[in-house]
Amino acid sequence: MKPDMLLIGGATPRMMEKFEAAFNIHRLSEITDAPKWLEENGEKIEAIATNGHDGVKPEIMSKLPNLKIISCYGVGYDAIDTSVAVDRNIMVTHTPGVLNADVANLAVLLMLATSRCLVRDDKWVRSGNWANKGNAPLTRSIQNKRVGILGLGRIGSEIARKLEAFNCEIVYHTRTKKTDVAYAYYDNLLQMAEDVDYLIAITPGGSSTDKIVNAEVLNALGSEGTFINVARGSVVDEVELVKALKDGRLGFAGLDVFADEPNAPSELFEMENVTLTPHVASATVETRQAMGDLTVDNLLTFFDGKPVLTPVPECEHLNSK
Ligand code: A2R
Repeated sequence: MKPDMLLIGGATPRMMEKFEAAFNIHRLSEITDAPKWLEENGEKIEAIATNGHDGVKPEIMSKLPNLKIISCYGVGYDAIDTSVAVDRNIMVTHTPGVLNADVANLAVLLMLATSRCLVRDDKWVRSGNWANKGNAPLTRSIQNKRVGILGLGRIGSEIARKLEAFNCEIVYHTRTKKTDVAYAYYDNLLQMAEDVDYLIAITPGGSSTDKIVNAEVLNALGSEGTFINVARGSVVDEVELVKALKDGRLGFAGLDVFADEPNAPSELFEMENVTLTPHVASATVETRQAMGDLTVDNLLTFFDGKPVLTPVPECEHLNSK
């Protein structure tokens, strides 16, 4: 008998093929009256496959008394309440590591695009400005600049390594000082923001980082400073971010994540000092395939009675049970 799985959000054809071989799939998006369906069918669901954006809403989790595992397609799992999962012995897995390179690449791309005005200069050529108005205004180099990384974990460390190639000076802020890196450590985010040219956020979302980049931090970064966000929209006070960019208190921003995705504040759309991407840091064919495989393999190993490959830290203790 195949276990019943609830699929929240999308899945690639490659994932679906593997899911269909191993599970009875119920796609939440195809269920018209979800509360009624959950009331009638919730008991049979043993697994959830979801993603970092959709997560699992509490009203769904509470209707699945026999839920054993949630497999998240993404490294960030702030949309899943792991404290409830742990209380109920539900395993939660995610996809760390396999997306480090591409997320780091997008962080560097946003730094470069914002500093070198890539979007403006692309338009400069297409619009005929080059021929009509002459050379585009000068831009700014990222070479030899000081970069503060907020969150020096798997991805943050990869960003730091890549930026060494641009001769950037790397400093970082985390809650705990790393013992294995030579980069200067700041125990105070505000102080770091005062000292750097670029601030890159790459922490998890959730309550401990909620609006950690606040108006004070943005002001400290200053009118020549650049804020890059490849973490979660929730890590920055977005209202203050828009105000600071508008007032010129903050110089520039490169943003891949937003507080209310898929909506981004419309005031940003008119600003030339920002570069915007629609939460695509891990969205390459290669990385999404690796993430999909890991999402599936965590479920398959679990139902094979083996330890899962990549539990979230909060659920590591459940892996030996
Ligand atoms: O604070 P620490 O020592 O646990 O360091 C972690 C840091 N971090 C924080 N830093 C400052 N204030 C906080 N409240 C805070 N909470 C966590 O973020 C660590 O250096 C880093 C997270 O690293 P990893 O767990 O290795 O995550 P990874 O794979 O780099 O992904 C980071 C996030 C995902 O959760 C998604 O939201 C996004 O990147 O794609």
